[in-house]
Amino acid sequence: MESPKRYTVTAALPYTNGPIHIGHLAGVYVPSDIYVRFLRGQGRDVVFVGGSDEHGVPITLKAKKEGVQPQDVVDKYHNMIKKSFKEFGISFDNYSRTTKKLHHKTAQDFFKSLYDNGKFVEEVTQQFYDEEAQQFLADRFVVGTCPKCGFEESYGDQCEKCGTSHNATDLINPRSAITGAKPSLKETRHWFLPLDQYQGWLQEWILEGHKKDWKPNVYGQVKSWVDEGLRPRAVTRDLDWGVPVPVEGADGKVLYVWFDAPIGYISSTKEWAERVGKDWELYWKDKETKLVHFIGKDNIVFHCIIFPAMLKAEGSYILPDNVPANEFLNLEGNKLSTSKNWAVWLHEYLEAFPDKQDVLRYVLTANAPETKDNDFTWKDYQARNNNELVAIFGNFINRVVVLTNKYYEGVVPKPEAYFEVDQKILAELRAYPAVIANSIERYRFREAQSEMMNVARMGNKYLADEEPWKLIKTDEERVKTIMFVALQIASALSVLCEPFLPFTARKLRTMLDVEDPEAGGTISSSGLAWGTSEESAWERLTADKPMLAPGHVIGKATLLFSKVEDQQIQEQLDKLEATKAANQAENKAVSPQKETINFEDFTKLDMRIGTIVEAEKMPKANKLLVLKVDTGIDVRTIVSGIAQHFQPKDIIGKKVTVLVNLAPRKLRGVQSEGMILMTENASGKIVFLNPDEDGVKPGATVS
Ligand code: B3M
Ligand code: ZN
Repeated sequence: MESPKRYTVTAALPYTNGPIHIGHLAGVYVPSDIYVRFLRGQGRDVVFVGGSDEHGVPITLKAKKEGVQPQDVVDKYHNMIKKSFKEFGISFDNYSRTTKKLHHKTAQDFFKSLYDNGKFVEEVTQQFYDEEAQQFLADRFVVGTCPKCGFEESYGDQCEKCGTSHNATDLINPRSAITGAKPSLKETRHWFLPLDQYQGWLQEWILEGHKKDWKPNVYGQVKSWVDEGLRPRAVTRDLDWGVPVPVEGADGKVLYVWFDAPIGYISSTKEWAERVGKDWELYWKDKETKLVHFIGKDNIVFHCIIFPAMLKAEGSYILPDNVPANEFLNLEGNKLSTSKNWAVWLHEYLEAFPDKQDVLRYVLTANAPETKDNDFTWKDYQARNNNELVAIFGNFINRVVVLTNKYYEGVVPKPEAYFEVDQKILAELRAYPAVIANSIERYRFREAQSEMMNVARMGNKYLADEEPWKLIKTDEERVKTIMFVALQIASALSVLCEPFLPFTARKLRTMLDVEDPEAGGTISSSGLAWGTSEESAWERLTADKPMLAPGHVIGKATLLFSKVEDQQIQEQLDKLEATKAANQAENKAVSPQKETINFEDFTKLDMRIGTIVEAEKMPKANKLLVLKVDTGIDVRTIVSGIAQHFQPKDIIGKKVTVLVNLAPRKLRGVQSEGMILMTENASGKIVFLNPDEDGVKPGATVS
């Protein structure tokens, strides 16, 4: 869309079953906030909506576990999450929650409209039922083996390992998450969105229409789903927590959480519009509105296939122009995990670094998992703060403001003759906004931020080269020009850094006395302000007049950034170490010692060292390998159930311990003459007996 009239920007609604951590911030909320702050700086009409996703089975599971009501769980985390967003400057125009009446009504009306227009298929299906718990099992209540990748702990609706979404009845060996029992199948009536009917349309809209502008990771995922063929998807559930299905004969049924959650964007927009006196429909139904969804990669199918199909079925809505999903962020080399407490929680971060919101934002953007999974490390955090924010950005601003106060009592000097270097710098400065804007518009925020830092670098270098602190003794006129130019760079930075470092921008504008009144600040003493309805902050950057005119009086210097000391980093690393230790202690569920045997019993075992000389897969068996092992006595065949842990080619030549006098037995028609001794490492991988192998813990059994 070339130049849209307005923007509707959404950020994924976090589930309220836990607080939020840096992964959420890096993947969704910082990028979306950068985007909308940039748009606002450009004077565009934009609404940025979010809210808490308070339905869904995980929340009911959590409530069950804690012996409280789901409402208690969502109240607690909604407030926590909302506070974290505020503290990190995530500038939602509206942050709502899906337990609100307005949302229930909006979601029900949406369902009703599709229902009345015959957009659903109604079907009586067999659904898993837990006899013991006496309830139907929603997909999340069923676990089993993923039919696609074999992961044994896949949820009914989606496999966390390979990301495939499926139906609970597709799982191999399903079991109930409530009682662990094997569920039975029982009849129940549900409404399905016939995604198969949208296959051709999706093909055209995304696969042909957005091949170029959607990120390759997003496009690729969508393509593989569409290519695999879409199937009807149930949009109702037998559950007592959620939005009640608004049709007759649907008692005890609620809307599927992924049906109601994205409608939460619409309800949040309605809530906002009502509050500020706008027409919400323009933001969702007008063709000249650009709709952008910021999400994490595990939400792609819902935002690129299911929600668009819902909007299309309804008929009066626009579709997303882009869905810039990020990959995942890791922490110190390991996957972020709420259940393992492997995370930097936002509320805890602020306790340790109370005035460093921008530092975290900066580091997360510099390392943003835009195209691949990325890693957050505390050392990198410290380095980026000390070597970039403090040493480059902070240092430049401090010099400019201190020197202007020192030489001119804070009054912006009138430039004398420009040298070539000054003209070059001013021209470069005027070119930067377009470069940064271009990156932001293509959702490349790390690139954009690094260009913004280049402006500070340019300023730093300019001062270092021109050395006004030396020249002041010999050439006062020249220094006026240098300081004037440096002040223009500083003021440009206050606008350019705002999307990335909003707290810093605010401080800087106060220092320069150009606070933006629309952002709730005061207008400067000389009446200067950017970001007014007449002139947007970004327009002013490229206008043919200085950002700071001679005669304007700036304020006093305050520190924008401060160093992070080694000890502060060590504290964070220690905390993670403690988490690791706690997790390991929990993992050490060692199996109890077996009955005592006497020495004679032991001498019955004949164990030898052998070498694997051949290895191949047993046909039609996915767990078995057929091995030829040189035992020193002979070369014999041993069938071993390790095919999921080893590739045949990787184990040829390996030395192993073999129990050679185990009675032979036939496995799939092949005679096995002995057993190779194995153990297990911390992550559950079977390994050959070698106690020094990484992750083999005391207590691991040999078998
Ligand atoms: N609550 C999933 C998540 O937090 C979900 C997003 C909803 S967006 C409409 O991963
Ligand atoms: Zn899988």
